[in-house]
Amino acid sequence: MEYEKKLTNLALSLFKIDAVKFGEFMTKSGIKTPVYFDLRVIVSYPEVMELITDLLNDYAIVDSKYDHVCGVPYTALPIATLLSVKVKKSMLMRRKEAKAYGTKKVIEGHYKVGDKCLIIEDVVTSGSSVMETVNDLRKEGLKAEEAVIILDREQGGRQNLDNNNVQMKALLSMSKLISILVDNKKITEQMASEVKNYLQNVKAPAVAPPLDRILIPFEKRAELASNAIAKQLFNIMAIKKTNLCLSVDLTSSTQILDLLEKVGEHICLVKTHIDIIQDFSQSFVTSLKQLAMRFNFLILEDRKYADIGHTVSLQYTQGIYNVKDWADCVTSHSLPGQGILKALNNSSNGEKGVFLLAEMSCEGNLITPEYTKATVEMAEKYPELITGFVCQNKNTFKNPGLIQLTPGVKLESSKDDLGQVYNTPEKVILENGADIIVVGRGIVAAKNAEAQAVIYKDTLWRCYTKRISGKLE
Ligand code: S5P
Repeated sequence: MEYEKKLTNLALSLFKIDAVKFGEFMTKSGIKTPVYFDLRVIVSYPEVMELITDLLNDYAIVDSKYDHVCGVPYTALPIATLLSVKVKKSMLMRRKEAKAYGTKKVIEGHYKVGDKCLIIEDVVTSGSSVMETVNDLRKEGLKAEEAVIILDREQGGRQNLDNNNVQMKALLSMSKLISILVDNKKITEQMASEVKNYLQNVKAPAVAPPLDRILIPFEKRAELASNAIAKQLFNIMAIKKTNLCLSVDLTSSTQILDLLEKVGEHICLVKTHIDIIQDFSQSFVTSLKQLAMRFNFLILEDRKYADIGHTVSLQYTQGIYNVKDWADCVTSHSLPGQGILKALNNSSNGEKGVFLLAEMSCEGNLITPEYTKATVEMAEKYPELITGFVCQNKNTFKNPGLIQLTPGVKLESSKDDLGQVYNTPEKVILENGADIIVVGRGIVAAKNAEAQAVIYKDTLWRCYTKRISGKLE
């Protein structure tokens, strides 16, 4: 009852200090509204501030698990401050504009990636202001999945936030506020029903969830791809329900063909190192292409080009391997600069693809974050050529039309004795954003490669479906 009393007290106080007004008003978007909120005035009333802080502390946030609180600027900032001091949890502060000088930080305060942050807001209509703060926090690697607010206008904000994986708790809903004010004879029944009608008829626009590539299903991403091979790969994955790429690092062509005969139906892509094959022949290439056609998978030659454009175009189109003839896509380093992509692009006629190496899986590799960033920027200039990136992290690139190809995967995390580092399917797909997963020795060296391929395929696909469901915990 104590709680009900305090809520009534809050509703009446907000009415008394004109934070809630009834009559005829115009909203920002030009719609007439019979009710208007302006909670900015509460800073002039310390007893109202105290009451709100008490209610938030005693009832709204008791079950919440969080490391920081963060107010949505500006009205909620002083409330977040009071709450932070009261519950002795650190506060983070989001700037509306990044500073033009100095640190250029958007989020002020000390935090670690993965910390949980509780959002505080005064009034929610569509939820878009809460989402601006949530998105900035998420960009920093913080978890922001709970928002505690004073007043819910009940115009769709709760649903919009829910769609963006933010749970909202409100001290007062509009209906609750109205019923308290009617019961206490502050507004008439007629005004109350006008407000109810208005709420029923005027809903806030939906706040579209940001186009986060890791939440978008492959069949949708196919539509967003500019490269023909990426489009095909997304579709193959969606149809065959597999995001397994087998790395056939074997030196005998018969062994490779035998293995593909067994696992072809379970993979979307085969990755070759053509120059390790002892008995390379044109008939091997012919058989490989036939298998790819029969089982509907594509071929990636992991050549990791790294020379000047002129040399790379010769390596790609000439010599005994004549890679361009049979490989749907190739891997390439970005180290030599744009020339390498220009060369590959000139030879591709818009029909082939390139996975650019933005990061590597092996220990002590010399790739820096700056190199990775420059690689992604370089790729942006060749949208028709780039299939995706060979990389290890979900924040390496954003474009949902590109594919994250991640090697260094085994069912259990481990290392080999030459620096290769293995992560689990769960880690690379759910945490690190991998789309296609490269498995070599995890399958090739298994006693029963086919059975092992099925285990990988099922595990990887389960992680992917869990990821796109958005429920990661
Ligand atoms: O960073 C990388 C990039 C690549 S393409 N790390 C890698 O391991 N690769 C390749 O993936 C590597 O050349 C090998 O063919 C495969 C991994 O094989 P595994 O046996 O270690 O699974």
